[in-house]
Amino acid sequence: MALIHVACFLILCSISSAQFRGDSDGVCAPDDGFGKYCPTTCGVADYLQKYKPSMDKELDEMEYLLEEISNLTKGAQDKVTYMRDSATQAQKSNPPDYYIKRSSNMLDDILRFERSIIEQESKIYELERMLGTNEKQMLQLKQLSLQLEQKCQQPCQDTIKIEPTTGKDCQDIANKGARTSGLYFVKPMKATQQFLVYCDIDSTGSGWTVLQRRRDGTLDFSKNWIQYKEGFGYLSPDDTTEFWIGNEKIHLLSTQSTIPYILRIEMTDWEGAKKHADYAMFKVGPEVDMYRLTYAYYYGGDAGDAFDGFDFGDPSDKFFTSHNGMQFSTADKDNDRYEGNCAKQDRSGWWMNRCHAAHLNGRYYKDGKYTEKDAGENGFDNGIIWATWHSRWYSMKETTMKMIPINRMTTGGDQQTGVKQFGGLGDI
Ligand SMILES: [Ca+2]
Repeated sequence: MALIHVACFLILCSISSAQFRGDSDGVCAPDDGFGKYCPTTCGVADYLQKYKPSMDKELDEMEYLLEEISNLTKGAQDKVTYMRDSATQAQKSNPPDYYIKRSSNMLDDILRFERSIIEQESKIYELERMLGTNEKQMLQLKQLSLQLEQKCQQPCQDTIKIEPTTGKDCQDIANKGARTSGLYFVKPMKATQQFLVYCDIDSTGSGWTVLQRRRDGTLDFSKNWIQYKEGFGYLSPDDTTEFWIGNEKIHLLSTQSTIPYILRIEMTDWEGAKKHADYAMFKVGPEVDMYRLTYAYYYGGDAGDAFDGFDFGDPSDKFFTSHNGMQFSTADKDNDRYEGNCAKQDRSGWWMNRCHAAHLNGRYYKDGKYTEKDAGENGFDNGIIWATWHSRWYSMKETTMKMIPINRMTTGGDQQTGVKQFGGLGDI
C-alpha cells in the first residue's frame, strides 16, 4: 500500500537559546487539509512557548550571576595590584613604625581578598549548578523533540492510507481491479493535477466517486464561493468524516466522459431509515457558468424527486424550488432566482432557485425536527432538506452525494426499479 506523508514541518533541530529568548510568538495557522491526523507545527510551537518562560528566567539569573562574578573578579584584581604596589612602597620606606602599619594594612587586605575569593567560589559553584540544570533540561527537550517528531510521522503513516491505484474516476479505478473502499487519487481527463477522493467500491466492482458527506454535524457548511469551489472538510480512509469535495472537482469529474454519469443521493433520517434518489446524465458546468447543475431525468429511487421542486401549497412552488439548470450560489455569490439571497439567508452553498426543495448543504439540526424559531433570525427552512421524503422542517441525519457511470447501473447490482421520467433539461 502506498502511504502519504502529510507534511510535518519540524523546526526542532534548530533549537537554540535564541528561540527561547526571542520575541517572536508562535504563529498558529491551522492546516485545513489533513492536519487532524498529524500534529502540526502549531502543536510544537505551543510546547516551546510553554517552556520558554522558565528558560528565560534561568537565563536571566545566569546573566546576573555572571555579571556579579565579573565585578568580583575585577575587585580582586584591583586588590592584587594595590597589594603589590603597597609592598613595593613598603620596601622603599625606612621608618619602622610606618613599615609595621603598612604590614597590618596588608594583612587586612589579604583577609578581604580571601573573603572575596570565597564569595566568588560560592557564586561559581551556583553557576555550575545552574549550568548543570540547564544542560539537563536541554537534553530533556531534545528527547521530547525526538518523541514529537516520531509522533508526527507515525500517525500520518498509520492513518492516512492512500490506495495505490489511480484513474480518472472511482469506476476507472474499480475497473483496474480495486475492490476496497478508501482514499484514491483521481485525475479526470481535463484536470491539470490529480486529487484525492473517497471511492465507495463494492464487491461487484461498482466504483462510486463520493462528492459530499454529512454525518454528525461536525463540519460547518456555511462557506464562501472559493471554499465551495475548492472543497472543504476532511476525507478519511474509513469514511467517517464530513466534506464537500469542491465544485471544480465535481465539474471535472462529471464532464469528462462520453459515458454519462448517475448522481446518487443517499439519506438517512433520525429514525434510521435510508432512502435514495438517482439522477441520470448528471453534470456540473464550469465556473464561468457558475457551476450550473444539469441532469436529463430522475432515474429512480425511493426518496422521491425533490430536485424537480415541490408544491408546498402554492402551485408556483414547484417551479420556483426545482434545481435542474440552476447555477451554484453562496452567500458571497448570489446566482439564485430570488430577489433576496437564498444562500445567505440559509447559510449554505447550493444550486439555489427561489430557493429549494432539496438542500443537502444546509444547517445540521440534531434530532431532525426544527422550527422557524430554531432557524435563526431569518426563520427560513435552512436544514438538510429533501422535501419529497420529509417536510422542509425536518433535517436529515446523514447524506451522501456520489456518482458513477450510467452503464454500471445495468451491469452492476444497482439497477433501480424506479420509473424513468424524461423531464428534459429544463427551461429555467
Ligand atoms: Ca438573488
